[in-house]
Amino acid sequence: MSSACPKENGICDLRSFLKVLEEQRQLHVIKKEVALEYEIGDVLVALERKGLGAALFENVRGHNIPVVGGVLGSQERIALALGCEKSEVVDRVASCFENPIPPVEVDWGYFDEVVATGDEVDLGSLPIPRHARGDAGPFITAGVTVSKDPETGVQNLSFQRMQVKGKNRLGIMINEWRHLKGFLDKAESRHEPLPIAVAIGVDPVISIAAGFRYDGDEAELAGALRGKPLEVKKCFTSDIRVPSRTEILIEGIILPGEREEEGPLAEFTGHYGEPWKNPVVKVTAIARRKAPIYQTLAGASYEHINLGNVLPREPLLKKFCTYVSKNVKAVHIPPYGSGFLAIISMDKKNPGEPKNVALAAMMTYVNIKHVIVVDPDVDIFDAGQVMWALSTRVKPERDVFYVPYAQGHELDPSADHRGVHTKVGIDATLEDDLKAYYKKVVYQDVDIEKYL
Ligand SMILES: Cc1cc2nc3c(=O)[nH]c(=O)nc-3n(C[C@H](O)[C@H](O)[C@H](O)COP(=O)(O)O)c2cc1C
Ligand SMILES: [Mn+2]
Repeated sequence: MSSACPKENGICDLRSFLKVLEEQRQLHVIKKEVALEYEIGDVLVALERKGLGAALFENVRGHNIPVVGGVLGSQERIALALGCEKSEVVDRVASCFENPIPPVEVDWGYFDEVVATGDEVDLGSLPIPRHARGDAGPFITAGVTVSKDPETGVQNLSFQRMQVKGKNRLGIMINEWRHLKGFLDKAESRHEPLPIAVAIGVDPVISIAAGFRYDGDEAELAGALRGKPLEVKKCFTSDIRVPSRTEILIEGIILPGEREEEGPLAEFTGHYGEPWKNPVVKVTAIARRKAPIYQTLAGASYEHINLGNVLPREPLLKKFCTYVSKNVKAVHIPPYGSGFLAIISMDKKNPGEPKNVALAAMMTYVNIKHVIVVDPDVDIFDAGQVMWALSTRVKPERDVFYVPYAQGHELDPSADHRGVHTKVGIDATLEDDLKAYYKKVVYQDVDIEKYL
């Protein structure tokens, strides 16, 4: 068994990433006892909103398995996961679609150490938190669903929230246009169960890849992001291949034709969703390391939005905007905008150019509702600087435009039940004629630790 991280490769699993985060002071190891219900969620979100790091909770009441969360809650930690600078994240992510690397099969997994099947299966043995006060119960939120097309055999990675409903029973939400929905439709048309596996505690590039929409096996994208093939191993109760460097593996079948109430859960919009009639998973095996780490993420956290709305969408946003103008310098979908806001920086050469770029951004994804275009002297990762540009450089009657009754997202509270909303473009660049008079005040950045 070859379980150690290869030396040449800094990150190959969750633990090697946690080591990098710890070295970069982006991980808080919390020894104080915490409750699974609400407390872990409260702490994760408090750390995230204060710009602090991820958290590893070593002492979880009633369990001897530690819980980690928030690992991809900031642009800094995403850059560390990808081994690049913050400003390079969009291009790094975009590049994996150009050169996908297929996975390789191995005959070992971290999770081989303790395997429970049949009646031994007990989801209560895992520290599955209930994060937000309006959540219907404990949910697996950071598990990567691995599934297989019953006709073509092509595998798929995705995120599906799963609500704990019993020792071996989970509710699963599968939205309309997901690949997993297509697989389940095929299985159900033959009245057959659909096997799935849930990988909990993985290399962050696997989580990032699972958030992408890709007409192939997202494991190829994880390989491309890591620069080497992802090692996968056959499951115990099905022939699905799962990442071998996984802390905890849940195997199960989606029961054909069964639907049960599931949810609500804190949504990426920062609001709660509604309960839905959703499919049900019967858990057939739980396999894990002897001393595993359970990975979670809080619903409606920046981590949730980064994985679902920021990383998968910025590459196309950049492509559309730079197609319209080569003067576009950078694009960002900030997590605090729930995926509904896009910020573009550009060095405009024509006074009308920012509006064309804003229109291009609006067309990238239906979710994008507000587009703000700023000058290159504004740091698009700093919300305060963007608000400053809005406050000082915008003449509304000239710089703000609406696209009324456009298609948006139905979970946007300002949209109607079909998702129809009004899009807003704002040119927050300084008028050319004023550039000679209004220079931005800039102080030199210092290493503040030297002074404190
Ligand atoms: C944290 C997180 C939770 C998500 N929860 C769900 C979910 O419960 N159901 C769902 O269908 N999609 C959910 N999504 C979105 C899908 O996982 C995502 O769109 C994925 O790319 C779909 O994969 P596919 O294109 O292979 O179908 C979630 C995304 C994230 C990042
Ligand atoms: Mn897919």
